[in-house]
Amino acid sequence: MVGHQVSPVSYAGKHITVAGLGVSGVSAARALAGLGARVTVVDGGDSQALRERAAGLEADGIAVRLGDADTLPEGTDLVVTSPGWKPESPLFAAAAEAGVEVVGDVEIAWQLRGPDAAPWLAITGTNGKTTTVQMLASILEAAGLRTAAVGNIGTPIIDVVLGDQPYDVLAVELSSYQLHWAPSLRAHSAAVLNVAPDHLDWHGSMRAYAADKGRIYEGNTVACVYNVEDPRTEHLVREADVEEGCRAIGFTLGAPGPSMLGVVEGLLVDRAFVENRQQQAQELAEVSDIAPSAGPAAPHNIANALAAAALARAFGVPAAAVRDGLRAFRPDAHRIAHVAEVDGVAYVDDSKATNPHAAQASLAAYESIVWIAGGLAKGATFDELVAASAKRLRGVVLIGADRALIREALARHAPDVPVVDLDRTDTGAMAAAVAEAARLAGPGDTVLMAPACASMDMFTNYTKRGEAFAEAVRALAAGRGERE
Ligand code: UMA
Repeated sequence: MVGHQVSPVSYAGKHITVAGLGVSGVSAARALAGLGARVTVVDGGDSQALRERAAGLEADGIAVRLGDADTLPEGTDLVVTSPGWKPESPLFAAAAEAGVEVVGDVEIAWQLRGPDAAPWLAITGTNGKTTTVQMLASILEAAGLRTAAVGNIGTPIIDVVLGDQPYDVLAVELSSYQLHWAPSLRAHSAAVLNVAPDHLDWHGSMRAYAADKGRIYEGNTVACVYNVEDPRTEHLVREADVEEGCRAIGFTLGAPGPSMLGVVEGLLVDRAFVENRQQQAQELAEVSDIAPSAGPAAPHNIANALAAAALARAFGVPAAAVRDGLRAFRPDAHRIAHVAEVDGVAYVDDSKATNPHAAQASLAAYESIVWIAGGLAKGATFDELVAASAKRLRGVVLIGADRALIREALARHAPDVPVVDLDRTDTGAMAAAVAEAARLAGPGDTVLMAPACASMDMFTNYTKRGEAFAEAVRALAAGRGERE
């Protein structure tokens, strides 16, 4: 099992247009130019940062066109797109017109693998992908395997496939966008963690979104891992065309049936990868082994741990490595992170809650909440989230471009909850939001920044949004300290 291979697909001499000068575009452009292709990168933006990045590529003989993302460069043989580009982008219409194929960087990475390359254990889902991929990598490492967590998590997968480092197996996070543009990808085993409305503006409909997520199961050889509590995921397994002998493996927060992993009396147990699954179960770990440094595991993280364990077990990892890997796992910042307590009020940063489904999981974890929400809705609706959380809301502070959608849902399902609507989308609005939330909160309450929306209307990304929140909370704490 060696990762570094000579490419079986030749791009030499081809004129390839790379759509997007972001993380994946730069990676794809450099890799393809390195393989002898003539590369042009196009990007609709024209900022200073993009110009600097363009200069770096141009120095290496890669052409870059900024400020025009719509027209197809003359003589293009293939378009390699970054994941964020919508399928109806004019560039792709021009490609279709010219009979030119469009694929994503993940597809290129897949095609560049040699016959003995490291297999992929792939994970998608509306929420929990990054955490689960990190848990999986931690488990694989505990088993002594050479691995890396790659893909949507931030490391472009082409870089890993072409890099010098040999791997035994890769833990691959794939977004629905990446899956959409990766038609020939065939994972060893894959998991869909959950499917809830998100990115509907990109995919056009819930059906199209789910179908793109379901692509991850196509051609799996060993296991299709699904969430027993989310029937949509099991349905996607049934729809998939897999290799002969590939098994459907469920994970559940309840007691597992045969061919499932689940929870029995505080233990994570495996009734799938054992000798006699009708009668036997293998203990993998205690629930308290899941990231013990982060405190008691929330239910969604127990589910994530079970999904990671299922994929690792499908790859033949022993039970003890599951336990050791989960113990060693450290969650990222901005995921239900406790920032500070000020005047008896806890301030929690869940900036990573970029859609209603994620925000609902985090609102369910607290009793009395002042909720900071809003940003870019990406086509989502908020009725279900607000209705489910209404009785725990003590107040709400709304920020961001699409806050009216949440305000309207609050008016329908939580009319008595006080709402402060901050008519601002500038970066400094977070300090004002925290000040308003502090005014609404009382001792014992939690101010929870779980916006249920993407951040890009106000911030570069969710990390920056979380940092702005933490900074505002620290300033609030310092201000209180001075007055005392
Ligand atoms: N652009 C255009 N026209 C368009 C769309 C974008 O010109 O219509 C340009 C932008 O000006 C920008 C570039 O394309 O310069 C950005 O491309 P991109 O948005 O596809 O982003 P990348 O920087 O290539 O990062 C992508 C993933 N981003 C998205 O899918 C939006 C990263 O996931 C991923 O880590 C990276 O590839 C490496 O694989 C981020 C993400 O937000 C974390 N993912 C979404 C999520 O998790 O919900 C799907």
